[in-house]
Amino acid sequence: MAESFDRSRRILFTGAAGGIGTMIRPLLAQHYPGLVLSDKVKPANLLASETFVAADLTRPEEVAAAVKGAHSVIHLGGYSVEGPWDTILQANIIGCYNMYEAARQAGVKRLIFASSNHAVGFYPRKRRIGTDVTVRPDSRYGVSKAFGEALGALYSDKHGISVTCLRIGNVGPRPLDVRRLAIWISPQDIVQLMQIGLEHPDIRFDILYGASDNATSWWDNSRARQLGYRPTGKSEDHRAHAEAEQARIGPDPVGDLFQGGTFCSVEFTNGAKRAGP
Ligand code: 15L
Repeated sequence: MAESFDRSRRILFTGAAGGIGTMIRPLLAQHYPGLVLSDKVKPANLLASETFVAADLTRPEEVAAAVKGAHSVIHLGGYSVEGPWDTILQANIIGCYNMYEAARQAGVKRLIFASSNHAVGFYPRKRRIGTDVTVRPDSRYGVSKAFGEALGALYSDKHGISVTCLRIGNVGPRPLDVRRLAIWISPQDIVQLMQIGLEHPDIRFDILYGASDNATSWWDNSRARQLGYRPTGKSEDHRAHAEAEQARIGPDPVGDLFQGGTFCSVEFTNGAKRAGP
């Protein structure tokens, strides 16, 4: 890890009021005193020690004001599940473009983009994939995450910003069901990946899977390991809980075949025969 990284530099953290933001912001603050939180609205439980700047991602001037003076950006902001096209378009396509463009204009050095497993959700569960596969989004949301990854490559190659895309599985204290046993990541482990994205000297453009050390993983995360990632979470420690929750949920004939689960089965019109991997 780069010893010269000055952790007191301004790091803008968008989506701070969202689910992941709320879980990890105290962990990030321990490492980065220059952390500045951002979202459309101020989190209700903002501490006196936390700095906040409001920004609507669809308004370039607000994004530019928030990014001004930042050394790095952790971009979690946007819409975090499947939604109507206009919602995805505004928050995740236009909003994401506004962020990369503001970062370029402000001279930001590093950007961590919260991508998602749903960029590749239509890969079958029986396949193990790396980060070099063609995207196979399972939703408009997944398409927007693939778009954010593509923007990352562009802004890295053309403008020299160091970009780390984290294809996040599911962040939480424990896996919620059997699918999440394969894709779960603990809050501590996702912070570790963000630290790598902020500090590792070798990153120009990388896609890493946001997953803990899960025995049933569908992903080859060797690049993350090469960069020093040593996850401490193990989904198998929570198997009993995940299986009990799964029994409550019941089967999903299409979703259970694919990595993206219900994101694949929702609005699915491809016929039972074509549903097979
Ligand atoms: C995501 O990308 C979502 O943001 C999150 O809410 C979960 O649905 C997660 O994927 C998942 O696949 O479990």
